[in-house]
Amino acid sequence: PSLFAFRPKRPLCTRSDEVRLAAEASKKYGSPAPTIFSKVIDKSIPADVIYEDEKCLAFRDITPQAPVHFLVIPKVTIPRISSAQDDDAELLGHLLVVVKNVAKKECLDEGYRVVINDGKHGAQSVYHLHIHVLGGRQMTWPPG
Ligand code: TR5
Repeated sequence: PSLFAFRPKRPLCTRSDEVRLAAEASKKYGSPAPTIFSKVIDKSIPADVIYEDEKCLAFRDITPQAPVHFLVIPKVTIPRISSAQDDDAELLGHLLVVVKNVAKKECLDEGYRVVINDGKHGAQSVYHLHIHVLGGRQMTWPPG
């Protein structure tokens, strides 16, 4: 099936939509239901995967916020960065090494933004840890 079959019902996503979605998602946090990213990992829904190894996956964000926007996720389920354990340190380090290597492969030689949204205030909408990598344009600061 077309990738668009799985596109969330929000093709024109505004900043306030993101905050609302994150607030809704945070209410569901704690539910044992697998997230959409578990389905990306087990390939039961399609994604544009640009890197994979035994520990993680990188794929393009379905609603890109920059010319290059991909996500790096662990294959094991860690819902959010704040719920990671201290002994996840090696895995978390590996994810950042993958961020750097895939960014290089994507020719982001002029730099890029690396973001982890955590919980309601962080505007996290999918409760499977993911690292956003955004590049291909000038970023601004502060973020919204
Ligand atoms: O708001 P947070 O930090 O939780 O980021 C979640 C990200 O997942 C957003 O940037 C979404 O655009 C992205 N997303 C959501 C879905 C999805 C995706 N990226 C790739 N493929 C996706 N599929 C197939 N389905 C989604 N619901």
